[in-house]
Amino acid sequence: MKKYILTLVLMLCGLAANADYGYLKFTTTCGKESTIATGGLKITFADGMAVATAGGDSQSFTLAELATMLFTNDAVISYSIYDVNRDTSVDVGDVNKVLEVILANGTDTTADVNNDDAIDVGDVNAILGHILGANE
Ligand SMILES: [Ca+2]
Ligand SMILES: [Ca+2]
Repeated sequence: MKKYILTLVLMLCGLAANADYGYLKFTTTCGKESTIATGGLKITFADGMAVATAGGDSQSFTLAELATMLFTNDAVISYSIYDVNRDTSVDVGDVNKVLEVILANGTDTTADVNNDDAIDVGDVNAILGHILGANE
């Protein structure tokens, strides 16, 4: 067989039943964390990739970037880059948060929405563009 494929199906809800962990947490070599629910979790390793699916959620990592996988009860909440005030919605509150940072000469990097190392009207425009559907 030319292609070596290792498929590892873990019924992690069964493996984790005694501990009753709700999530499997992945940490990448650059420190990014994410979690996936353990209910119905299936992990496949193939072609240098690890793909975890559970319900409608799917996450994939190259094996080279994957540093750790561990069970936890705490989900990592990932926010949209436009959700500057971290309230899980993108709206005028996020524009106001950027304006607050600008007026305070703040350095809160979450306000640098367009990731240009400056907190300015470009970040306000990025949020407004997202709200109006121009960016996604
Ligand atoms: Ca928000
Ligand atoms: Ca910026």
